[in-house]
Amino acid sequence: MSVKKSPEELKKIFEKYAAKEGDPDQLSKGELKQLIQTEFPTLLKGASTLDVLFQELDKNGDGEVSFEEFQVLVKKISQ
Ligand SMILES: [Ca+2]
Ligand SMILES: [Ca+2]
Repeated sequence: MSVKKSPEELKKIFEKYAAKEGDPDQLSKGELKQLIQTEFPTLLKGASTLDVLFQELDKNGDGEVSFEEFQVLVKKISQ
């Protein structure tokens, strides 16, 4: 099964999980964890852990992942 998703689907997924707690436009680490575990469990089967992935995505280091920062993950998924 492919994990490929269209940009529209990925935006919907981001919005769905980002809205769960705190800022509805930002993914907290907990929200990212739920998103990955539910939608892209294969991503965590490689070398990267959630902590590593979160640090990689949170470019500005504010502890949340914006939709813009989420694009890095989108690129990983679509590779
Ligand atoms: Ca949020
Ligand atoms: Ca951030």
